[in-house]
Amino acid sequence: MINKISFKKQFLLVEPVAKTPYPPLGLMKISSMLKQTNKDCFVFTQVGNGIPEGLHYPDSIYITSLFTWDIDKVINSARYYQNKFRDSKIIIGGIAASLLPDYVYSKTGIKPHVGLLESAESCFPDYTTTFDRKINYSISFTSRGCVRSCNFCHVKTLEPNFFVKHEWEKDINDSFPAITFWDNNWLASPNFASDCEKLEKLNKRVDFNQGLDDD
Ligand code: B12
Repeated sequence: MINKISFKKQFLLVEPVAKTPYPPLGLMKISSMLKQTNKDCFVFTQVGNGIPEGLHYPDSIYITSLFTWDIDKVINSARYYQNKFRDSKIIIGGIAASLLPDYVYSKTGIKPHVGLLESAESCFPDYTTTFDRKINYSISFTSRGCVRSCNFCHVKTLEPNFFVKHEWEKDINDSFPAITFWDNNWLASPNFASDCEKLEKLNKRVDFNQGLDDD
């Protein structure tokens, strides 16, 4: 009798630098996306360089980035995984890589994904993968982009079109008492008033820590 050996796909999500108390939201959405599209898979997470226990043959490695001043740590991380897993697909994305794609390519030979990742954008954050952070709040955006083009701000490069996210409630984890919103310019949203009504019904503490300006 021939034994059927089936390998579950393995994925690795890497946050090269963790300097803020917030977990990497982009990777949390990518985690949901991978779990939705690959029924039976293992999604491993790693902060900094290293190989989580049990990870042997990652199909793909997703490396995120945040602030541009930490871009060399992202490059260092990509090189580390290029050496460790020569057969895996390495994908670099997130904010710093979107702002410095040519630099990343020149140092790693990998063309980063620039801007939002459409396939992950509609996925809710996977709150089971919070990259060593203990959180008791949901993270969401009710809108993306900004109606302004201020020259000191990178949002127009990262999210060139302003649009409303109609289903932001999907990001909310019922068991958390609070929600943090990261809209770039929430007051410019035509849904601002209706969003406030929805929030009143949700009856949770709301933290809003980004720019507020009207249109
Ligand atoms: C929330 C936020 C913060 C939070 C921290 C966020 C965090 N993650 O820890 C706080 C409030 C602490 C903060 C602080 C600051 N911030 Co800030 N912040 C933001 C904001 C609004 C969102 C950043 C974020 O985390 N997004 C969550 C992301 C990554 O998830 P996501 O967007 O859903 O991810 C999508 C894509 O990025 C992509 N993706 C992400 N990862 C990956 C990986 C792969 C492989 C792929 C394919 C795709 C992919 O797919 C996802 C789905 O579409 C951005 C503006 C913006 N709109 O981007 C500014 C921004 C990053 N901040 C900025 C700045 C300047 C600051 C401050 C310096 C402000 C100040 N003067 O104090 C400080 C610095 C703090 C520090 N410690 O050094 C600048 C960065 C400039 C730069 N050169 O890097 C930005 C771009 C704003 C701007 N006006 O230009 N910030």
